[in-house]
Parts: sequence; structure tokens; C-alpha cells
Amino acid sequence: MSSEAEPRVIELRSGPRDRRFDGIGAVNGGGATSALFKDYPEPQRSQILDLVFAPRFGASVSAMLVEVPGDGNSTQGSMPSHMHTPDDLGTHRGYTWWVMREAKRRNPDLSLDAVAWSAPGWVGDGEYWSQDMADYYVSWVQILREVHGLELDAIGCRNEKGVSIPFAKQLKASLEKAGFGSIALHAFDNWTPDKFDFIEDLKRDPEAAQAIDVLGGHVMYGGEGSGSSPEVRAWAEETGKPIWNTEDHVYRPGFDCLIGIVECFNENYLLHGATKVVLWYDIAGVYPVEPYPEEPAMVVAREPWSGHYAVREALWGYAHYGQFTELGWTYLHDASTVLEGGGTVVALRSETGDFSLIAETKDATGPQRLRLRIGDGLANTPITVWRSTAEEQFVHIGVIAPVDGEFEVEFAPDAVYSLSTTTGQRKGGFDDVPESRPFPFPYRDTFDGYGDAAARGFLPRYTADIAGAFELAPDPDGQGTLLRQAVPQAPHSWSPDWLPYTVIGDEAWDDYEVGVRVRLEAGETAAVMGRVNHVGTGYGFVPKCYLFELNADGTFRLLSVNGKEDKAELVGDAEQQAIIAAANDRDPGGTRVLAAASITAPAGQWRHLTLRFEGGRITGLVDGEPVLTADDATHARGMAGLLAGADNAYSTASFADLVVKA
Ligand code: 147
Repeated sequence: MSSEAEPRVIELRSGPRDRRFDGIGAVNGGGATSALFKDYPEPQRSQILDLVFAPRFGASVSAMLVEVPGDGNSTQGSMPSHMHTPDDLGTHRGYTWWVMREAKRRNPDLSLDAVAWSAPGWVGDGEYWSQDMADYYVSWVQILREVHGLELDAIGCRNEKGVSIPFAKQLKASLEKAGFGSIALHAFDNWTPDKFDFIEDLKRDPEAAQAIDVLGGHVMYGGEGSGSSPEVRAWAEETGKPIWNTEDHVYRPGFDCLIGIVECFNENYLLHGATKVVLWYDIAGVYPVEPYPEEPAMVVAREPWSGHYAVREALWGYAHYGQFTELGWTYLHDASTVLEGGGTVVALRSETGDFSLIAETKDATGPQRLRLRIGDGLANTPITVWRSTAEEQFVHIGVIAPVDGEFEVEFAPDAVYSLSTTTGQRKGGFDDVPESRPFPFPYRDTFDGYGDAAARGFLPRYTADIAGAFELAPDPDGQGTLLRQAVPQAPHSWSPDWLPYTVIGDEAWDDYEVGVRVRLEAGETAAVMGRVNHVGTGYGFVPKCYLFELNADGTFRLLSVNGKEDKAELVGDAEQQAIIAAANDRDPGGTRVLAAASITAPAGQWRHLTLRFEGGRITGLVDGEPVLTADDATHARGMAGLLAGADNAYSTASFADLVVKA
């Protein structure tokens, strides 16, 4: 069926307003998003990396933005800093360097960008915008270069925490001095409607304008009237500074997410002049109890014990760009447009004259015909066509031969198209994905037997740190390894801070017991957690669970924690507000002490703590003896966990031999 009206004519040609394409891709981090992914067995782990990063295979992203780990919660959880203290330097901690290496190994052209959400508390003596923080970034890029062999292309100042022109200058100068002058600095990566107001400062301050290479913002966040204004775009054009969207997202199910991603990439360029867009976030390696466990990701990979993973339709939205463009191509301004009947089309060309058109027709009222005229300097060769619809995603539907430098296409409503003179695209995949299985039960981890702990980033299997860093460490008193919360003081947390804790297991667990050996130094507190059924909304991470807590002075308590999660300071979009409102509605409120007692002071000694659940009966045991009991029905089921600290003070408690059993 074809529409009656004359086709819209689009001239495919270069022009003075064309801009460099700096890539599309995704964010890794901004909440410990690969915590479970890192534990995947082979070959599944490699398969997932191929699906996201291998050229012309899956999403084939051209840009990656990672969180510089900073010990603090940055939405779902925290990732271990390379400098827990000022004289500490860990070159193999965590999994961010590993995921960057794997990504870059698959695509050497991938552009690498990084920014911190959180930072250790010692930085700047409590002031994030500091020379300490500039040095912290420099040491991180040094390790990246010297130990991991990777060069960073771009860096930011801090994710969504305001503006500091002095800091931007400090960071740029520090990078230059250390031999990293080629790293582009973007600022200030804010979401609020005033996100680009700082250019007024740059106009007055040439040194600041010199320091900031790229206008980075979470361009489309912040609702009506947000985005980049015509004035911002004009100034960017005048100064030759690109506009990058350093974070966007599409929280939708199925094909809606796929088409929403293409619409998002297209509109970022068409409406806001953004020439690089990264979406939060790439691979969902987080427990379902964590916030945003699934919907924005390309691949859901949260079952390292089974190897099961799921590719979301979203991945093929990226592929419509990723397999049809390369970093350094050029947006063709005059050939990119909003479609009158609904949807958008963006055209890009390579240096050698290949071109691609990426179109989406979300909510279009009917089919739309376009006639494309191929301008001078562009390839006049057959054009391959790939399409996604709700029914089938990323399908090669044919080849069009241009006649006299022209060709016509008809776009159906609610579909995505990529048209290109390039070839070699494919719908990659693997058909031997293991079946989904629940978390193993009973479960035991002695934290011994990890061999080269550095090879795993010093993290055990299956723990998801919500704040702080629960790391494998040699037992100072013996042979063997223990688990230690390695962050000594509250960090500059991105999320409002609480206490360091880590979670593990299955949120469907109801009657069970969780036991662990604990050692505390004077003044410290640790707790074993059970029936953890909530770890925050992303804007605060007080859990909902039971705690059996031991203080170094010998007091212990049984607590019910009921995290209330509002986010007054961040007025998000309607979707975000709904998530937060729902979390608060569920919350009967408050932390309650269910029982308390004391024993002889245990500082420096190992004690065994057990938290046992039998229906509404909760029992705490020390060294095998029941010492506290309570009847409470607040939390019926949930995961296990470990906590280190109390009253906003972090403890560096040690743990050994974690057992979860019936
Ligand atoms: C972003 C954060 O940068 C991410 O780490 C993650 O927390 C994500 C979850 O939606 O949120 O920050 C946002 C801030 C404001 C909006 C959206 C995301 N907003 O107003 O729409």
C-alpha cells in the first residue's frame, strides 16, 4: 500500500552545517551495573560482550561512558575506588577496567569517556571540587594507560552535581601536566533545565572556555523547556565546541524501547544539536531487588550461577545506528529532518562517500514516501535496507538500486529503518543460552580459594555492594582470605549516604538462616542482614530488611529497617517520580529495635553471628547460642547481606565463612 501524496524529497548532500559524529553508545556504571555480569562463566560472558561491543554483530556501539569508581552509591550500588585512602593505590580493583579492556579489545575504535558519580571521603577534606579530586582523576587515567594499556578520549567533572569552573580549569591543567592533554574535557553533565547556563561564564572567562572542550549535558532530562537552547547551539557552533548528551535513557518494554532509542538518538541531533549520545545503561548485571534492574538495558545478565542471559529488543535499536555508522562520520544537516507524518530521519556520511539513513516512524499516522537524491561525492551504489517492527527486529529486507542518482522508499508507521551503502551488517546471536535457574541454595562462601584475587578485582562471587567495598583480603592473622569492608569513612556519595552493605541471594527466600563469622576493632559495628527486599530507589539506599547487629563493645541488637526513599532534591521526570512515590507508599516507615542485649566485649576476636527466620519468629544467635528473639511480620522474604557500620560511621569489619541454609 502506498500513500497518494507526492513523496517528500530529501537531498543527500554535504553542507556547511554538517557536524562530526562522535558516536552513540551506553553508560557502564552510574550504579555498579556490572556487579553480577563480571561473575559470568565462559562462553556466556564473552557472548554478552560481543553482543554489545563487537562491530557489525549486535549493538556495535561506538561510544562508552564509564563511571570512575568512587566507593559511594551511585544508583544501584557502589564500585571500589582505586584509592580508598590517600596513600592507597589499587590498580586492579573492581571490574570497570576489565569491562573497558574487553570492550576495546572487540572494537579498537570505541571511544572511551569517564566521569565520577561518587568519590572517597578523604578527597578534598570534604570538598569534592578540589585539587585532590583532579589528582584522583589523573591517577585513574594513569593506571588506565600504564597498567591496562588504554587511552581515555574524554572525561567529565562530576555526574549531575552542579558547576565548578575553577575545578574544570584545575582538572584540565592537571591532565595536561601529566601528559593527558588530548583527553577532551566535557562539563558539567547536569540534568536540570539550567544545565548549559555556565556558558555565560565561559564567554567572560577565556581560560575557562579553553579548558572545557565539549558542552556536556544530560540534554533531554529536566522536562519542558530543558535541552539546548538556540543560543547555546549558536555559541557551540561559533566556538566549534560539540554538544554531547552524556546521559539519556529510555525506560520502556520490548519494541517500544527499541524505537524509543532510535527516536532518542535522532532527536538529540535534530532538536538539540547533540553529536554524541550515550544511554544509561548497557548490561543489567544487578539483582531484581535493585532499582532499574532491567528496562533500560540491552542485555539482562543477572544469573552468573546459571549463565542465563536475555537480549532485550533495545539492543537492536542501538544496532540500527551502531552497525551503520562509524566514529568520525559526518551528520548531513540538510538531509536530516523531522517527518511531517510522524517520526524522524537522520543521514550520515563517511569520509569516502558511503552514507546511511536512520529513520523511525513512531506514532506515524500512515505510510510515508520519501525520494532521496544522492548528491555529488556520495556513493551511487546499491542501498541495503534493514528494518525493525514490533513483530521482528533487525531484519534485512532488501536492496534498492538507485536510478539516475535517485531512489524512493516508503516507511510504514511504527518501524525503524536503516538504509546504507555499507554492507556486512548481521543479526548476531547465540542459540545455546543456558536455562534460567534460581540462586543456589544452600549457599556457602568461605572467601578462600579465589586464587589470584586481583584477577577478580578483589571481589567475591555474587555479592552486590550497595555502598562501600566488600573486598577479598588476606587474613592478617592466618593463611587464607577473608572479606573486608575496605572503605574507612563516608564517601562523597552521589546518592544520599547511609551505611556500607552488600547483598547476595534470592529475594524469594523466606525461612532460612544466614550465618557469618565477624571480627571488629574497637568502636566498630557489623551486622548480618536477612530478608532484604529493597535497597533503595536509586536516590537513597536505606534497605528494607532485618539486621542482627554486633558492636565492638559487646552490645547487639535485632532491628527491622524500613528505608523510606524520597528524593526531594531531584525532581525527576514523571516516570522517576512514580517509582519513588510507589516506594514511599509501600513504606510503613522507620527503623525499629526489636530486641537488644550484650555480651563480653568482642573487639579483635572472631564471633559467629546467625540470623534465623521461621515465619514471623526472628532469632539472633552468637557463637551458636540464641541470644535474641522477636516476633515481627514486616519483612516476609528477601536476600541475605552484610553490613559494616552504624550511625553514619563506616566500619572496616572483616567477615569469614558466609553460609545461607534452611
Ligand atoms: C540519572 C543518573 O545519572 C543515573 O546514574 C541513574 O540514577 C538514572 C536513573 O534514572 O538517573 O539521573 C537523572 C537525573 C534526572 C533525571 C533523569 C535521570 N530527570 O530529571 O529526568
